[in-house]
Amino acid sequence: MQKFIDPDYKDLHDPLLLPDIQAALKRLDLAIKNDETVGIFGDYDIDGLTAVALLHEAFTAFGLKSVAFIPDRFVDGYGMSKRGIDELHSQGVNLIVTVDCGSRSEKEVAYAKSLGIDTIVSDHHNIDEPLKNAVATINPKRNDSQYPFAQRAGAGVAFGLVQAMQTRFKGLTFDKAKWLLDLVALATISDVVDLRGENRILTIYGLKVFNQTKRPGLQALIKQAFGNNQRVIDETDIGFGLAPRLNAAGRLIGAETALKTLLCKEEAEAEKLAIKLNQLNASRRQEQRVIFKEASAKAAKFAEDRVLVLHAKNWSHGINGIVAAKLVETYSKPTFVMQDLDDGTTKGSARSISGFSLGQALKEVKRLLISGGGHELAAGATIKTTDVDEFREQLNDFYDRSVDSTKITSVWDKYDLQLTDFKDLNLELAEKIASLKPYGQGNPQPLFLFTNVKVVEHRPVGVDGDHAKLKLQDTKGTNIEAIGFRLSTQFAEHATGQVDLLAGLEKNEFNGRVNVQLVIKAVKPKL
Ligand SMILES: [Mn+2]
Repeated sequence: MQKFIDPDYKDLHDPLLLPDIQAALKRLDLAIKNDETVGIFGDYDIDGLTAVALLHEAFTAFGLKSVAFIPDRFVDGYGMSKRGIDELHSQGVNLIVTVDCGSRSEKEVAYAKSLGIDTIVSDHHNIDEPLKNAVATINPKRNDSQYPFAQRAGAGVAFGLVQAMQTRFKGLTFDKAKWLLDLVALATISDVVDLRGENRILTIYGLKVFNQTKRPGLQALIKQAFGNNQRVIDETDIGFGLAPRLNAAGRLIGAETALKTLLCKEEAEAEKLAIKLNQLNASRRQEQRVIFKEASAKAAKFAEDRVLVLHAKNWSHGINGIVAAKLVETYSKPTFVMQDLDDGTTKGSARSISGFSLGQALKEVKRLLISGGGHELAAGATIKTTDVDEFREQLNDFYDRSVDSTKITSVWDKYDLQLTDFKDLNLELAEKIASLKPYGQGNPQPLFLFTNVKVVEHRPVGVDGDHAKLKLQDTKGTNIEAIGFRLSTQFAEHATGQVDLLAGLEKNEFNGRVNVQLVIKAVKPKL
């Protein structure tokens, strides 16, 4: 318990246990000696972008030149591509190091080899076999991996490569390397990987670095997101404030603006970039609102379906993933939100509920897939537009065959303690509970169940009035303040009634005033 609450950086595992790490170091040694320029093949999401920034900075410290290729979501899609390899080839690259991708790029790695380019894959996506044509496949999810922890983010694996390089090459001292941990925290939180084990160590130390970050781009972005007030940035600020801004670029115009923001050294340029990301995020939010409204209307037509498959011509597949996530919150059903493209294909993203694996489901309907795949709770798919109805039917069939409805748990089953009143909810308790932060996948925030709570006051707050600021009262007349993110509509429905609540207890600092507040996760009328 003590180790969990106060983890030690020294407890990170030996990086030399990563699979194929010696082969990778040997090839990188050669690159340093021959003064080669290394191509870093990344991804357009935050994990991929931070990994590129991290590796580029570390390589520079080790005296190794590098250039990056970030795929375009709309042109290349996810993973290594011929276009990216050609571009790196034209820049004189003889060695590519992938980050956050590559585990399924056997064909592309072979293509690179045919051009005389060696490839070191560093990745964290599911993998069956190490790649035959790669110099090294550094992926802790390999079946034969001896590395004790398999859940690092893509940037976490890239950081593992850097840690291993530190044992062999000069140029990056421990003190210097720790300034890379802001990027590791950003990626680990944004990629929604398990926050236990090594990821807890990396995130806790990473958040400390993040709060003292020397990157002008991150400083400027924090200012854009939260104004000038001094605040301690935590995992929620990253997940809901900074990550959406960094991701907005890749969803709308291409991820370069976000990468530049991470790497930028000039304050004035940083501010320009951060303002640009802020504007892109506002456009993203606007577009998302429109798609969500249209998709909700379509969802009503398929009210009987267990799996929702929704599609339209003008729903951008750069944004559909977030809309799918919001629909899952609303309907608690696995949901595909897809765009019909001009070439006769339909492409989109899916999000799921626990108990229905999208990865499994897509394997089941693979006859209809042009491309696609994914994890348990998130996936992507491209099919022929003429196949959409059959796709929907087969997914619903698979749901009926495979899902044990008793195993689908409700959010109301997931509380830690039921309390009958508010009297013990003080600052000291809130601070003790906060020692379990950062919360996330694998380490959810401790939640209390309250029944028979009276809503004394309800005020919509936030940019769109989405959030509910509340005053609540227990049966003994004790009041407490509360906030419910994205719950304003629900509270408006039973504004003066008695409700049941699921909530966490947090410290709230506002205008120099410190108090406790409940952070509401779910609400329903008292039955
Ligand atoms: Mn990733």
